Amino acid sequence: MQTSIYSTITTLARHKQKQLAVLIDPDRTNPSQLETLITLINLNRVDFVLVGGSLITGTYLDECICTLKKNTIVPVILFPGSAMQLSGDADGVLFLSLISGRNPEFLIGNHVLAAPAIKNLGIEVIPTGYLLIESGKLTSVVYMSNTTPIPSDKADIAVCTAMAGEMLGLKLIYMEAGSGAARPISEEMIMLVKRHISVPLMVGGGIRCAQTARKAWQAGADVVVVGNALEDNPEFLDILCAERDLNNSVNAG
Ligand code: 1GP
Repeated sequence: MQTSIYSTITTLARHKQKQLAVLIDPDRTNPSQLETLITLINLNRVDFVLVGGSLITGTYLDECICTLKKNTIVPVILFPGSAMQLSGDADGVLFLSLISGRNPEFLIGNHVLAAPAIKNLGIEVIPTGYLLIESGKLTSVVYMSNTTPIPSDKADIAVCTAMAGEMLGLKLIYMEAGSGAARPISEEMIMLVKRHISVPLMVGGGIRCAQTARKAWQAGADVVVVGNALEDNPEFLDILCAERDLNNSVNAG
């Protein structure tokens, strides 16, 4: 099994080099929007692309991944909302266990269904502890997963959940407010979770300006994920990547 994507994420995190991931929901993009985004992804050396969504009803998943693979050198990682969202054209998959919830289907059920297919595809598997944080509105992921998110002012619960995920052997913690969240995750929660885990920390949901991304990185996020804001304004990627590069030059100096 390849481990190259995960090795890159951990190596950069160890060197305090901040990373930016773009989330593409195949239901909310089309070939022309994807072309624009690909140009920006290549120009700005985005660290990796996530493809997926809580609910995918269209048929663009495979073509979207193929187009990305043909036109970028950036790793393309599945971010599946269910066992149905798989593709052998991707480089890897976030094998997400929704550990903030108590719904067995999202803790282990979908994984059992997906495991043989993923093994056959031979793509890199990144075991990921997925934590949903309450964000001021009912997000698709909360509704579709039928789980209760962690209250946004209960950092201690987020910390203990992330710690338990790491102790269970999960290699990455993805803490998120949900796509289109009204409120991003607080710096305090990010800082406390980061302080208590040694695996890389990804943070996303509701990040719509460079200042919010900067605060997330500075609080301890190794990877910031942005989706919605780029659907409305793809050129925002230039600003986000400039912010990432600025943070990285300060951390390197
Ligand atoms: C959702 O964290 C990602 O899984 C991205 O969220 O679409 O709000 O940027 P946004």
